[in-house]
Amino acid sequence: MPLASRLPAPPETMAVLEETYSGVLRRDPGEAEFHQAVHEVLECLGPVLAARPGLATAKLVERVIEPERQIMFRVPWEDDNGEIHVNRGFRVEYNGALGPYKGGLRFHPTVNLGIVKFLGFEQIFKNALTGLGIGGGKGGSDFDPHGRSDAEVMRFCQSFMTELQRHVGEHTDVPAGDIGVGAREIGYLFGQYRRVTNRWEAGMLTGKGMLWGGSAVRTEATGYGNVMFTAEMLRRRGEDLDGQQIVVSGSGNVAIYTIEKAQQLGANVITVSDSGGYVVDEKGIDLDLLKQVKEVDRGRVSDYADLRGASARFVAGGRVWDVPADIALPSATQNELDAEAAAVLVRNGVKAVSEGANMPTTPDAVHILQDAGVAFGPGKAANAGGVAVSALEMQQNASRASWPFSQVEEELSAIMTSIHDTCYETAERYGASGDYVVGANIAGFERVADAMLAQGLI
Ligand code: NDP
Ligand code: 2IT
Repeated sequence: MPLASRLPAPPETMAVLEETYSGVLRRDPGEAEFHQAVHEVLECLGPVLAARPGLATAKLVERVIEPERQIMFRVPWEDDNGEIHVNRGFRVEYNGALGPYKGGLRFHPTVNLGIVKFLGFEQIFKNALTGLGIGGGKGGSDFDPHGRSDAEVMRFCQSFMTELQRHVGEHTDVPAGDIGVGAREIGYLFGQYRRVTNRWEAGMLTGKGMLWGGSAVRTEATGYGNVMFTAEMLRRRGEDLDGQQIVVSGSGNVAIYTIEKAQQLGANVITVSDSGGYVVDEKGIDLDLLKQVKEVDRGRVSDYADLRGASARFVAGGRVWDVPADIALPSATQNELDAEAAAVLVRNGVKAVSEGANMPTTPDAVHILQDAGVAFGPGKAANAGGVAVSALEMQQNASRASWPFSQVEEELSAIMTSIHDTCYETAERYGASGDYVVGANIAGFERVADAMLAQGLI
């Protein structure tokens, strides 16, 4: 896909960016999601490089695109039947200019180096937008936890951390959860780190349990944060969440706490989904039931529909975007909302789409939504609440403190408002009023670029 500058930029600047992008295609073949993430950022940087030629001379864009370090390793483990499996582990320590590498671990069969790089690249700018002094990183494995016993997941996590421990640490690289990595996995990973290193180093991992160094609101933070961001976008348009009909995709950590906060603010959330299909619940999602099915029983959304009774219906293989709504909050995975789905949402009168997941909206879909005047919150801004509270968890660990729920939630709210305002004002400054994609990419890039410039040729 050629680079089409989102903003007016001189042809010679765009030629430099084109050259950089073709280098990425040439040197990293087959990494489609990584190409997509880079492409989106480069389409926003033309006017920045034109205004600040020093950034181009210093090859800042090329340097930001190149990870500082990429680690790949073997993860052998034994299942409950004694069969041996060999998975692949990844950690991409992408950019440490603003602080220790920070970002989640994803356990899903689709994980490969390109996926981890796309997520790590996004994480650099997301973390910069929080203003909390965290660099960007990401990791994971192609291990599939679905259908595995607790004992199998524990053995896998122990094998994974036995290698990863030599690369991470509270001042070096601080992983957390993502798809397939929740409280259970973080517990096993932390236990193995402590055992192998013989250190109580609480700040080496975030998303920990409340008894052993975790932070209030970390479980809720990504979903809550996305709803707070959405509320800010609506506020600029003179609206709020009260009475709005919302479709949410996914049914994991992000989806569940998106629903919780949206309901607290008076919205009516009517869908959830997983890789098997989706549920429409005409009465609104029963959150206690959803938590029981997903968090306690590790079940499927079809189980939710079975237990819920007449108001809920399960649609095998379908997508939530066909259900008419005022607001759509994609909270499952990358590229789950394509151009066709965006056109349906627009036809049904959607006002706002905000990304709880990382890069869930395809580039064509983003354009369709923005061209139709829909408020669009890009993931690197809208879902930054999770990593922001991770940074607050690190602060608490550093001072051996434990802050109350209300305090962390207030801080999260202030951070989300500040990210919103930074994106909004940056877009305005570059003549792209209301374009949060432009605002997030430029504001995130400038912070990282300035830190790198100050630190010399790194
Ligand atoms: P979970 O593992 O808790 O839940 C993931 C949900 O998405 C499940 O319902 C899962 O269904 C569904 N899903 C995953 N992959 C696919 C797929 N290929 N097709 C269809 N459905 C799929 O993960 P999270 O809720 O933590 O993460 C969701 C998204 O949010 C991801 O994009 C993640 O990167 C992003 N994110 C997460 C943060 C966090 O703090 N956890 C922070 C910021 C962003 P199934 O069980 O059928 O696979
Ligand atoms: O994508 C993300 O921001 C996360 N999965 C959370 C990262 C973190 O370090 O809390």
